Amino acid sequence: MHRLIFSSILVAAIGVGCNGSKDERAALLPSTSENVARRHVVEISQMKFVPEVLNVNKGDTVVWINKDMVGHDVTEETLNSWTSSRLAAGASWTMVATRSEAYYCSLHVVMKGKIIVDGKELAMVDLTTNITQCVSRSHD
Ligand SMILES: [Cu+2]
Repeated sequence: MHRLIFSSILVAAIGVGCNGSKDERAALLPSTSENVARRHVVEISQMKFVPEVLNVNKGDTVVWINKDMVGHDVTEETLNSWTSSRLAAGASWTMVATRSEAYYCSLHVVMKGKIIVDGKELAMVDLTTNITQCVSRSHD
């Protein structure tokens, strides 16, 4: 009799445990608070972007701060598709990162940097585009 009661309690406890674990699993999924966009800083110092390569998640904000005594800009390298325009000493410029891109300073073209979004290296993106174009042409 005692054993039967104990078994019933045990089954009831397991039942609750199973229901409970579903809720726990839901709670373990990434919450929106963990996906909040982060803010990254690139310092422009001694004619360099520091860090030169910045890894971010899509939607993160990147702020460039010019700590040099001379003006610089932040310009997309491949097509000049965007630019900060000239940043005077002490000025800063902010952009939201949406894809991996290479950039440079159009005033001092040796100054270069990269933003890597979600770990997608720029070279791989370009390679994929080229392969797609080759395949398309072979159908002509
Ligand atoms: Cu510059």
